[in-house]
Amino acid sequence: MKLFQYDHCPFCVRADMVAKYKQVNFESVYLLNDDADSCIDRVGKKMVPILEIDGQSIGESLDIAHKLDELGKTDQVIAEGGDSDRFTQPLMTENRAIFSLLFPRSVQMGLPEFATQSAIEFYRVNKEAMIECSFEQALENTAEHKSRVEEVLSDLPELVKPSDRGGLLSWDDVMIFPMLRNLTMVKDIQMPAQVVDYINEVAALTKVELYTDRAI
Ligand SMILES: N[C@@H](CCC(=O)N[C@@H](CS)C(=O)NCC(=O)O)C(=O)O
Repeated sequence: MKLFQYDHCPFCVRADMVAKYKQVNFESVYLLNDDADSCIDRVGKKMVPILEIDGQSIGESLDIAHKLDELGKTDQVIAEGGDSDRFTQPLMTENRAIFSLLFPRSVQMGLPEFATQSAIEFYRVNKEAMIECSFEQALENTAEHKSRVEEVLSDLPELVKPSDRGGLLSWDDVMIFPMLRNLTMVKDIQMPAQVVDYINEVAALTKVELYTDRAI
């Protein structure tokens, strides 16, 4: 079973964290960001994550995550969710600031999807158009973007950590954690203690690496 993904992709992290938590035996395949064919051949469009299993390919992160939940260890229970919007919606209101922080940093993290110059350039062209700003300018505007995101983080409601529910992962974590994990790319971003504790607990439980050590 193969999971095609990008390290920086929050949708891929949804699938990756479930696979690891459920101790599914799978192979991670990190595609280059400009490798469209590997995706199109499997799901008809350039999009990850993709789970390849028994000759079939499944797209859509949540479909993959549910499939992995079925396939994994039954005693590794994922608790019910349904409450993630209270956390993800406020973050999404600052998508422009978040993307402006993350996009130019993603290509500098030494990630496998950006192992070639052409993969970096492909991403840069797409993402600069999306934020309507060059990566250089976006990095120069770090302080402004950071303070907008810090404000949202400081106003987040109380997060329920795995340790608050007997060490179980929840479907809310699958939605919330990938967004917060990416913010660890941003050096010295101020996060309330509850957010830091949440990120660290979910990362440890799902064995997903953070970017803290190489933050820029
Ligand atoms: N609805 C999809 C969204 C997946 C998605 O947007 N993936 C992004 C990477 S973060 C992608 O592959 N975009 C096309 C590209 O990078 O060229 C899912 O949940 O799996």
